[in-house]
Amino acid sequence: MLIKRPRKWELSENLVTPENVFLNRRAFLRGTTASIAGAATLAVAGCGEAAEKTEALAGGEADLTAKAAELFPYPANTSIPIDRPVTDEEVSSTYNNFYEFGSHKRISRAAEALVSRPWKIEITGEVETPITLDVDQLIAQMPLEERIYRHRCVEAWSMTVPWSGFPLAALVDFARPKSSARYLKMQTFMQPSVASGQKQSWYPWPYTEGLTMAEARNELAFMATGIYGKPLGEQFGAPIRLAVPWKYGFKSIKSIVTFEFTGKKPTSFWEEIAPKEYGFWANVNPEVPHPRWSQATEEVLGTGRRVPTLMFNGYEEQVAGLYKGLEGQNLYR
Ligand SMILES: Nc1nc2c(c(=O)[nH]1)N[C@H]1C(S)=C(S)[C@@H](COP(=O)(O)O)O[C@H]1N2
Ligand SMILES: [Mo]
Repeated sequence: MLIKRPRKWELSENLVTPENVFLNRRAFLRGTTASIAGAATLAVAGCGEAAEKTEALAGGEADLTAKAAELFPYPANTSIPIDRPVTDEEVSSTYNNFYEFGSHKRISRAAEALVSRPWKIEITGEVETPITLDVDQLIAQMPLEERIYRHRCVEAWSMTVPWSGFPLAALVDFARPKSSARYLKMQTFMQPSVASGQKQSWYPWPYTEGLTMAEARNELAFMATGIYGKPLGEQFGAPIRLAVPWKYGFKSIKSIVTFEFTGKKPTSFWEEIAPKEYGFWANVNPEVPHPRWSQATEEVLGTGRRVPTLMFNGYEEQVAGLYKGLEGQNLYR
């Protein structure tokens, strides 16, 4: 079959496998990825036997992943101020919350069992045209950049890390939600044989999170595909996770497989488990304690120091406007 070797700057039009052709008929129809689908059709036309097609498909996926890795490092967006040193990778990559792999922080080894590529993403619900596509095909079409963000866990520890990724607003535009879409609901994979935490049936798996459409379109809402200038390790939520730095860390859902646009407010994983402790909004506020502990200060990972927690985790300027008129609601839990 015909193999076209793209140059690096041509990637976004060529991150393609024959399999994507089948999965992206609908994308092809709606025109947004017409050039991609068109290129792949040419490639498939050269393949005769079924066996050959299978071989091409396997090779194609590996190729897609390799090309996505070549996009690193993403250009830095320095327009969002940060006043803290970046947390050592050694520290942040060995202290993680990922309940699918255990309810403690040392899950990084166990999480390596997750096969995070190839990885299918479904965009569904109240959208013009639902679509399933490979994560690397999505990434290739997004405006990639690196941003340094604070991350504040509801358990009162924090870190500061450079995420690579793209604005969630770009994914929303790509999805073309209908006016009936009021919320974006996101879900993590469900693979109990790999993620032993999911065998614990008292948890409401799969992990679910949600944002309002206004939050999803806010400039700070970010889809991370990498960290420290490299593709995400599994412990960080490979291949794609949310980063909403003005909210407690549990909102930043990892290893997403489904983006569903909906008219109905989603119930998140932790809200389902303990609604008095964890709500839908979960905006960081040092003055509103968790029912069992204070949120006034946080331990900065790797420094042995506690510092005061900031309103909206220091991002008040960018996000306070989202909550005008909602003051009656419990915005900080
Ligand atoms: N699927 C999934 N996403 C998740 C979690 C989880 O257990 N499962 N934990 C959340 C919590 S509580 C935090 S603080 C962050 C931790 O992200 P980090 O390990 O990259 O620091 O991920 C969030 N996303
Ligand atoms: Mo957290």
